[in-house]
Amino acid sequence: MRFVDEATIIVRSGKGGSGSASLKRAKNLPKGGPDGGDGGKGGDVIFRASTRLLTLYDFRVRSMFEAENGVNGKGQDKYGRGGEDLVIEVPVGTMLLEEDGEGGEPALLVDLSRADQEFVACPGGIGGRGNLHFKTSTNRAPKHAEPGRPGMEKRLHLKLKVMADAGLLGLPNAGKSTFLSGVSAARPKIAAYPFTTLVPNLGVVEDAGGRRLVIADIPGLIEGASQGLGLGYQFLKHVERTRFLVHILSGEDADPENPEAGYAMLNEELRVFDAELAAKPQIRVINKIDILDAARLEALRANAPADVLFVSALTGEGLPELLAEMWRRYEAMSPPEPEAADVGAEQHPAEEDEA
Ligand SMILES: Nc1nc2c(ncn2[C@@H]2O[C@H](COP(=O)(O)OP(=O)(O)OP(=O)(O)O)[C@@H](O)[C@H]2O)c(=O)[nH]1
Ligand SMILES: [Mg+2]
Repeated sequence: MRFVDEATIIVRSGKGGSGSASLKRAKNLPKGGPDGGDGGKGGDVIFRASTRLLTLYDFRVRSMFEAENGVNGKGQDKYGRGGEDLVIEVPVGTMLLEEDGEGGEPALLVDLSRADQEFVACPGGIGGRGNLHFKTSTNRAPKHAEPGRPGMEKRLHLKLKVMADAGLLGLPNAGKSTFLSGVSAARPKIAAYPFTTLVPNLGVVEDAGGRRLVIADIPGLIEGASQGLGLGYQFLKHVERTRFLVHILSGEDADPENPEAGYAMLNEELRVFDAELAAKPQIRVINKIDILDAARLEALRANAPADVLFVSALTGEGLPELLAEMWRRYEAMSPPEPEAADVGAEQHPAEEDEA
């Protein structure tokens, strides 16, 4: 399945059913009173955030969504049935934006950042009242009823920014996908050439207590990424909503005299893209220690800052310590439950917004 993180769709809620203007007809009632029931309400268009979906691909295939109309009222006091609501499932992390119709920037309607969160994008039109309601002492047989109110149509932009706790950052070939597949059930493509990962992958690590840590693997970034080089840049938005980053440097790429320079280079690219993203805490890792010769490894250990962890994503060496550190960060940065208010135009909802 292709990874799609943007789509434009049209949604339309149901029109309300019309009220009926029926008059009673019966042999013993020559002057029949009104018996026209109300029309039913049109169905709402509701969006719901689902953890089962990972991309907006479905919305590239289909772009028009309509809820059912309400049914008209009838004689004999029959009320029309309400139209079915249309519930549209989107991946958690989907933002809905609406165009203002004047060519301006689309405005954020809602950020569906929590599982099962719902948002009524278009309420259905209310049904018209039947003539039952219009009987008065002077008009005992009213012949008018209300029409149903129209539904509402909106052209919406859907934008997905995946929700993950940790994001992987590194050059192509650093071993990000290998790490993800080593610690989670995710099976991203892994190969000995750059840009194996073309789309973001999510992996979930669960501990014995059932806690879940979601890790986002994105395509590798290269020097010049902020000028549009390589593939990773367009996917950086998918690590915007993480609590922290795991910055992986291959021990083969690192300068043994100055390993810190390898991190600094990518961090500069990150800063140009988004200073807030660059300011996120990072766990720094040197990978591939299994294939480094002893002298190189020794120099790296001697010259790397004390917080750098040494691992082999391939053999698993050092991964328990890395995971333990990730859980520590996860705990330390556990955000409070988000506020009930869902609508907000913040550009970067940051850590506090996460469930
Ligand atoms: N020896 C050794 N090889 C590794 C290790 N980690 C990754 N590799 C190899 O390095 C190559 C690249 O690994 P990937 O996991 O695909 O790297 P990536 O960072 O996801 O690369 P992109 O998706 O292209 O950005 C593969 O051939 C892996 O088998 C490691 O710890 N030791
Ligand atoms: Mg990869």
